[in-house]
Amino acid sequence: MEQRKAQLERKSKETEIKAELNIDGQGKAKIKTHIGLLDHMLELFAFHGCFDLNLEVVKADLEIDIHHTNEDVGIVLGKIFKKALGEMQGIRRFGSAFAPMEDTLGHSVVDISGRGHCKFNFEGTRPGAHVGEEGYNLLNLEHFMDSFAKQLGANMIITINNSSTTADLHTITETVFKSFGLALDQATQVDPRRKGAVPSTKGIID
Ligand SMILES: [Mn+2]
Repeated sequence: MEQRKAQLERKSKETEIKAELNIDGQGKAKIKTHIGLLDHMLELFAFHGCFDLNLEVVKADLEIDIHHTNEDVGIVLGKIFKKALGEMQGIRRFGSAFAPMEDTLGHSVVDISGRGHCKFNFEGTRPGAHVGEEGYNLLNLEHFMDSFAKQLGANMIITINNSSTTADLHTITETVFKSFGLALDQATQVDPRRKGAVPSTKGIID
């Protein structure tokens, strides 16, 4: 099968981002968002999803805070996955995966249905309670995933079950990106039984 690839450049008054994606890759990533934690998380996401991903934030506006840059990276990723998937021919469409780290369990469910919606469940975790480097917190994570879901046209439900009192933001966030990479890998895989048909009773996913 031909590899599903896309390139994208997005310029706004706030940021400028370039990205390249191969969905049928090997998990090789080169990421430069200027947000250290997000670089690390996107490398994990690409590795566990077996996506080849190059993403560079050419212009960030971090002098304000990480809000726009974090959001815009999510937008670009949602767009580039949608672009690479094209008409969504033959994809599995649904994916679901858990990823544990110490006492924390991340769970991501993805349906590439055309309906962009993201719901976060924080179980045992107050979203504002954990703050990492550069002020990154779980509300930024939620905002990032929401931007991704809306642009991809995916229904995503992400649950963080954190029964630990000592888990830091890095650990919690990592369970989300790993489980999301695994779930999105499943959802974007081609099911040969579909023989290239769009996996919707409507006949299209848009
Ligand atoms: Mn780590």
